[in-house]
Amino acid sequence: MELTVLGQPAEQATIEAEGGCSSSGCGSDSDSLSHLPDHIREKVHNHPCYSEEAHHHYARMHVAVAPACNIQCHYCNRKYDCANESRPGVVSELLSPDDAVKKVMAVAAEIPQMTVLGIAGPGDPLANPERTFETFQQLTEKAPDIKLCVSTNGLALPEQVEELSKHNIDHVTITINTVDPEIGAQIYPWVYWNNRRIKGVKGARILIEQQQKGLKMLTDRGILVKVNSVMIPGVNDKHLEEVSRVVKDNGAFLHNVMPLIAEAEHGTFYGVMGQRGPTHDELQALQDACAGDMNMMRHCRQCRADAVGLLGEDRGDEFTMDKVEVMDIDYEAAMERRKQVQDDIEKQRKMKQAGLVALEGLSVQKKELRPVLMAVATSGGGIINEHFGHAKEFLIYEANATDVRFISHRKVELYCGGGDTCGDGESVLDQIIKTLSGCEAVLCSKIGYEPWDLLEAAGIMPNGEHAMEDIEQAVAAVYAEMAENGALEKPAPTKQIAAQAGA
Ligand code: CLF
Ligand code: SF4
Repeated sequence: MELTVLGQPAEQATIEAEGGCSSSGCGSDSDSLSHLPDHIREKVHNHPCYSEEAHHHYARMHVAVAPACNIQCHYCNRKYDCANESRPGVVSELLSPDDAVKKVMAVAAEIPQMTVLGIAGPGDPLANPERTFETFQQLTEKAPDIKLCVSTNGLALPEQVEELSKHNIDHVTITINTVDPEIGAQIYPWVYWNNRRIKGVKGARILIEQQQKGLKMLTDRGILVKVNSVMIPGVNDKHLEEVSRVVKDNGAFLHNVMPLIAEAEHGTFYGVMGQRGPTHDELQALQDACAGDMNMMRHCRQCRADAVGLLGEDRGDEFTMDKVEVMDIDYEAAMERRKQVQDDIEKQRKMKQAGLVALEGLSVQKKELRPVLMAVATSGGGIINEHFGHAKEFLIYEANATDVRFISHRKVELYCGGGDTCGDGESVLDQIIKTLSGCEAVLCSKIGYEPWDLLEAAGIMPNGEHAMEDIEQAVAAVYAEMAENGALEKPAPTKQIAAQAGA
């Protein structure tokens, strides 16, 4: 597949993207970005959202400095954070730019692998330009080693591109749910444009034109753009392949198709109207369909507008302003520690460059072997290091005779809270098994007898033999073992639980 990145100085950089930082290949070796030109590679190498492999090692944080918004989305309730980039139903602590900078310095000192600061809400960052740019300005001076990132609905983007490019911002996300104003009118009841509220198709058309114009202007300046799209079944699901093609043509680097989350208790239009979100299978099928033409992001966790930590973990509670105020931070010392920790991570990543050893012997049988989904429990670092009962989410990998690829993550409720309650979670366990539907194995560092038996009975083989091993190597080894035992010549067992848990 060929990916064209527009707007590199003096030329359009054409990239052979073997899945880029998203689909096949990425994650199966730590140098999967090696096909990219150096200046792009440098920008994505330690960005946990732009590189799937980096998200095992590097953290991001958001600061919620931008309260206002200039459009209305049917999946958003203004009581909560911007649902274009954040998990719906979550409220963040709104910060002034000065407090935001203090908080970033504190997190940078305490979490040395935090490489990216994003502004993603709680409203639209570019509808709050003074607060957003003041925060970026101060951070450029005080913490120049941190990459700056921003997420927007795109309405105000063209007018802000010049300012964005002055602030050393390498990464911009635009949420683009449609390129068709008729579909847009079903998602956006109005936009606020030139001091007027403009409704329906007319408003949606303005938004779409501004988004595409802003996208081109950014890529013309060499700024990497990721496009987020919310998949809304029956509204834009059939149309998102076209969106993927259009944004790629206009220079987008990466496409992140996220599931709609619409709950009645969030009070959104879609929630109240009973609009459903996609199932895991529907989401994956759409991501696969778009991937024919575009680099897809599959590891998005729909973070909070004040998220802190590795994707999938949230350490925000450790850095509330009352705690930050009393922290004693020596940023110079912290910078040294950050460098040391990040150098160590890079050494680890280099060591991972071996191919998938276990698959090498399978080439003869290649055609007959069917692909298998496996769930993995990890707390980061790209290794299997989480107890089944402590996992809050599972990463889903697909193995075949030649490759292992990351597919998605599935959140679950904590089965084992430890102490006296541990083991009482029968119904939670049932839910987890339902969530892992479609997987044929679950790899974790340890697992108790009860979940072992129930998983096995549901046709999901528990496996604790690869604790502390590299995820892709372990998945490949389990796949090779299944091949050897003849399990892959048979069709996949019927889905363990017919009713798929929603995404
Ligand atoms: Fe934040 Fe977004 Fe930048 Fe990442 S998140 S502003 S690009 S630093 Fe990442 Fe979070 Fe998904 Fe966003 S996992 S919601 S894609
Ligand atoms: Fe809500 Fe974000 Fe949409 Fe604004 S852009 S209405 S904050 S989801």
